[in-house]
Amino acid sequence: MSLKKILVINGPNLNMLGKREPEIYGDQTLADLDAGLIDAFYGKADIVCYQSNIEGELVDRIQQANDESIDGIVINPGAYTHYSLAIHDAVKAIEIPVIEVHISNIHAREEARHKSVIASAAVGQVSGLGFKGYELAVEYFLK
Ligand code: CA2
Repeated sequence: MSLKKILVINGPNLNMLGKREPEIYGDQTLADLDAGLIDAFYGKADIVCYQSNIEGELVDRIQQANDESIDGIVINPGAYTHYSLAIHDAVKAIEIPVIEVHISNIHAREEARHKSVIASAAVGQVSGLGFKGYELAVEYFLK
């Protein structure tokens, strides 16, 4: 039987991981995050990683996943979390289940970060568990 294919999407500024604000996001890079997931799920899941700073590219990638036999999407939409109805609509428009992940605890930060416009279209949300949150989300899809 073939492995489940999980798409991990990171949104704007997450390419800066490990380069700025380590007190909030840690000192590991996006490449560390992607390699860590591929490594952790070696032989258990096919992990496909994507990052973009551009809203429309994120929408395109989500739509494309629908034609690619992806079994689950783990997405950290970055700041788009808080206002992108375009990403909400894209998540709503596909058959694939989506889990929203945040490295920091958005509910313990500034008021403007408490609200997610994506979460209502997702299966669930993991927030504040650092990189571990991505791993837990992938595990959910493999259960
Ligand atoms: O906690 C998260 O994962 C966030 O999605 C990260 C977003 C933020 O806008 C959300 O409110 C919560 C920001 C990502 C910025 O990432 C950086 C990483 C290192 C240095 C600078 C920015």
